[in-house]
Amino acid sequence: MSPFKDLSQSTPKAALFNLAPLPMDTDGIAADFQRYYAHTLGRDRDCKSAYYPYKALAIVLRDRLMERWKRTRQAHDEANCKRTYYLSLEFLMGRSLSNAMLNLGVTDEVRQALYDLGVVYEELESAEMDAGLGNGGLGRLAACFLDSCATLQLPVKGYGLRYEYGMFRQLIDDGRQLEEPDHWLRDGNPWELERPEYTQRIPFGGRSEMYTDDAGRMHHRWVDTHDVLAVPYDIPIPGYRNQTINTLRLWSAAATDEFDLGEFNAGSYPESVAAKNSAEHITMVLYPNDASENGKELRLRQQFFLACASLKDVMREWIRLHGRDFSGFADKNCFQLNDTHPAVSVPELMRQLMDEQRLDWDEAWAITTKTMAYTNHTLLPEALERWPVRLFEQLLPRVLEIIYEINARFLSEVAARWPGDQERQRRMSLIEEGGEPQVRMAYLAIVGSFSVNGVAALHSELLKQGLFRDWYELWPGKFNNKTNGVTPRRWLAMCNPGLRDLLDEAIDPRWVNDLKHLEALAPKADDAEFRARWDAIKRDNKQRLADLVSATCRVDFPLDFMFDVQVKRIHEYKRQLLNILHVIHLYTRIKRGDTDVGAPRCVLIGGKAAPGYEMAKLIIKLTNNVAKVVNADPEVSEFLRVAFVPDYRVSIMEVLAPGTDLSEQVSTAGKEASGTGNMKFMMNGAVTIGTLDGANIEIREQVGDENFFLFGHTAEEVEEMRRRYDPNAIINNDPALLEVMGLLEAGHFNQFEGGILDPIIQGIRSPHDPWLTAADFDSYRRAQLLAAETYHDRDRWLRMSVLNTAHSGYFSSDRTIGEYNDDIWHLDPVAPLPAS
Ligand code: 26W
Repeated sequence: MSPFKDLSQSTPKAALFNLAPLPMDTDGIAADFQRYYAHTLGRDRDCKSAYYPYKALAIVLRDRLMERWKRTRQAHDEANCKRTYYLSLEFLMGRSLSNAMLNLGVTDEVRQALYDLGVVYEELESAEMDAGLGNGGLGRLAACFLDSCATLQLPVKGYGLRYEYGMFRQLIDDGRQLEEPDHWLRDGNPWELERPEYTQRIPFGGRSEMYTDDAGRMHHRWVDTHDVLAVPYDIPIPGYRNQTINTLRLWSAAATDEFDLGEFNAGSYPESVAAKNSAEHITMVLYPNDASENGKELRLRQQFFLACASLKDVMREWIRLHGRDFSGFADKNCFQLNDTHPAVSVPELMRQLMDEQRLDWDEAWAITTKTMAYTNHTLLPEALERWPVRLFEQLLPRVLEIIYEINARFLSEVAARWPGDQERQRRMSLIEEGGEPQVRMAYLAIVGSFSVNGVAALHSELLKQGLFRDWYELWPGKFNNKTNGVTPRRWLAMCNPGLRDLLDEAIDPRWVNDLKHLEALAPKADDAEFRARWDAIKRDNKQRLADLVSATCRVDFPLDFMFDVQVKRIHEYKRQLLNILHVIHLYTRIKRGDTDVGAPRCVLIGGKAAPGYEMAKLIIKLTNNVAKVVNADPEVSEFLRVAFVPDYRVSIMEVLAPGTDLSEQVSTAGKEASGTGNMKFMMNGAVTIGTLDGANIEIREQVGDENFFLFGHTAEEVEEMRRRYDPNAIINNDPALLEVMGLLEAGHFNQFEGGILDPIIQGIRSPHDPWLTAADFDSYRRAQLLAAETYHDRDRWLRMSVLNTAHSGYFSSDRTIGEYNDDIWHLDPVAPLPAS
C-alpha cells in the first residue's frame, strides 16, 4: 500500500509540532553532531571515512533549516502573497554544507565544535559531492538567483528535475577528455526531503478527442495516455541570516502501477515489469550539451515532464487556497522560463486551464500571457530549440493542437498589422515549414509571455536588432534587459574567507547583503598598508590554487608568477584557442631567448566539452599537448607554466576565483550572452583581459578603462568583417602569428600523433571561421603584454585588483533579482513567522 495515502487513524495534538528552537551555540551543535555521528549513523573510532562526519554535520544543519523552512511556508500561506516560480531544466547548486553554515550564521560555532571534537572541517567539507545538475552558466545562474530570492525574502520557488546522474565527470587520459557518469545520489542526499504526498501524474502519447459535458459544452480531452508519476523532492534554500528558507522542488520520474501491468497481457509479465524502466528513464540523466540542441525525444519528454508536473503543483496549491475560481490567478502567480527549455509550459498551462479547469480560450490565454515571462540566454543559432512537429504529435498530441491554435490566432494578428505581408507571416510562424516541419520554441515563448529579457545590455540589444527583430517591432514593450549577477555569499563570503574578514573590518559589514558597500574600498586602493594586506590574502589564495593544480595536474605553480585563468565550457566561440595561440607565442619568444615578456605566468585552462563536440575535445587535447612541451622544458618553465584542470565544476571555481590574478574573457564579440565567471573573478580581485562582449562591457564601465585590459573587434566590426575575412593575409602580415602557425603546422605539439591537430589549423585559416580567431590575435597579444608589464609594477597591479573588487557591487545577483522583481514579478517580501 502506498505510504502516502491518508490512512492514519491518529489525530496528533498541536504539541507534536511544538518544539523548542534548536541550539545555535558551539556546545549545542557539538552535542547534536556527536549524537548523529555515533547513534544515528552508528560510527565508532574505527571509522576512517570523511563521509560520515560530513553526513552527521549535514543532519545537524538540516534540522536547523527544517524549523525555519516550515515557518517560511506558513508565512507565505498566511500572507496570501503573489509568488514566482523559476522553471529551469538546470540548477547547478554545487555543495550545500558551507553555504548552509554561512547563511544560518553558525560558521564559527560549527568550526569550534568540530575542533573541540578533533574533526578537521576541510576534510569533511570535501566529502560532499557537487550537485552538478546543470551544464554551466545558465544552471549556475539559476542557483545564484535562488540564493538572492531567499536573501531578499521573495516568495520564489524553483522547479527542476532530480537527475539521477548529473553533469558527467571529466577524466583526462593522454590529454584527451573521457566522460564518466556522475552517480551523485549513490550515498544518499541529506539535503533533500521526499514529498510523495505531492506526486503528480504526467500523460504522454495517446490522442486528443472532443466530448460534450452535462451542460452541453464542448471540450477536449487527452485520452489513452501512458502516464508517468512525478515525485517531488524538496531542497531548502536558506536566505542570508534572515530566517527565510525557500524551496527548490525537483521532480523524479516513477512508473505507475498500471503503466507496466495494465498495458500487457499476463503472458508478457517480464516485459511489462521491464517497461517500468522506460518511465524512470525520464529523469535518469542531464543532457550534457550546452549551446547545441540535439533533438532527442527523451529531452522533449524531460521538458514536458517538468512543465506539466510544476504547473499541476501550482494549480493544486491554488485550489487549496482559493478553490476553483481562477479570476485572481494571474495577479498571484508568475512563471519565469529559464531559456526555452521549459517553454512547452505555454501550451501546457492553456491545456490545464481549458481541459482540466474548463476555462474558455480567451480566459485561459489572458491568464497565460499575464503569468509567463521568458529569459533568453544565447544568440547562437545552433542553440535555438526546434522540435519536429512529428515528435510532438506522437508524444504530446493535445499540446500540439493547442500550439496550432495559438499560431493560427497569432498569425491573424500579424496579418491584421501587416496586411498582405506573407513573407513576415512565414518568418514569424511558430511552425517552421520545410522538409520536416518544426515547432520554434523561442517564438512560442515570446507569444506566450508578457516579458522577454536578455542577460546583459549588449545581448538584449542584439536580440532586438537581430534574432527577435520582427517580434520587437510588433511588441516593443515586452523586451527588456536584466544583466546577470552572482551571489556574493558563495562567490565572496564563502569562497574567500581571508578577503571576507578584511572587508568586515575595513568597510560596513553589511556588504554581504548590499554589495554596493564595496565602493568604500576604492579610496583604500591608495593606502599602502591596506594593499599589503590585500597582497597577503591574494598570496594565501594563490597557494590554495597552486595546491589544487599540483594535486590534480601534477604541475607546480610558483606563487610569484601571474596566475592567468580561463575556466568555462569549451566552445569555439569562447576561444580557448586564442588563449593557447598566445601561450605558444610566449613559448616561441622564450625559446628564442627573448624573455622580456613581462611577468612570468602560470596559465590555467579548464572546462568540459560536450561529448559529441569533436572540435572542443581537440582543443582540450591541444592544451594538454602544449602544457606537456612547455612544462618539460626547463628553459621555458622559468617563465611559463601551463595546466589543464580536469573536471572543472562549482567547487573548483570556489578555489580558482580567489587565487586568480588575470581573468580571461576572450569570446568573439557578440557571441557570449553575458558570462558570469567574469563577475566571480572580478569580485575576488582579478583583473579582466577581455573583448567587448556580454557583461564584459558593463564590467569595464564599472571598473574604468584603465583597470581592464581590452582588445579585439567589436560586435559590429565582427559582422562587417565576415564578408571579407582573409585569415591567411592576416597571418602572413603578423610575424608573431606566422611563427605560432609555423610551429603548429610543423607538428611541434603532436610529434608522435601525426595530423591530429589539422582540423584546428584549418579552422584558423578558413575564411569562413565564424570566430575570427586570427583577426583578434594581434590586439590580444598586445593586451597580454600590457597585462604582464603592469603585473610587474606591484603597486599598480594591487591598486587595480582592489578597484576591481570595489566596483563589482553591481554584479551581485541581489541587484539582478531586485530588477526582475521591480520590472517583472512585482512580489512583496515576506518575513517568516517568529519562532513560537
Ligand atoms: C538545447 C541545448 C542548450 C542547452 C543550454 C542550449 C543552450 C543552453 C544554454 C543557453 C547555454 C548557457 O548556459 N548559456 C549561458 O547562460 C549564461 C547565463 O545567462 C550566460 O552568462 C552565458 O553567456 C550563456 O552562454
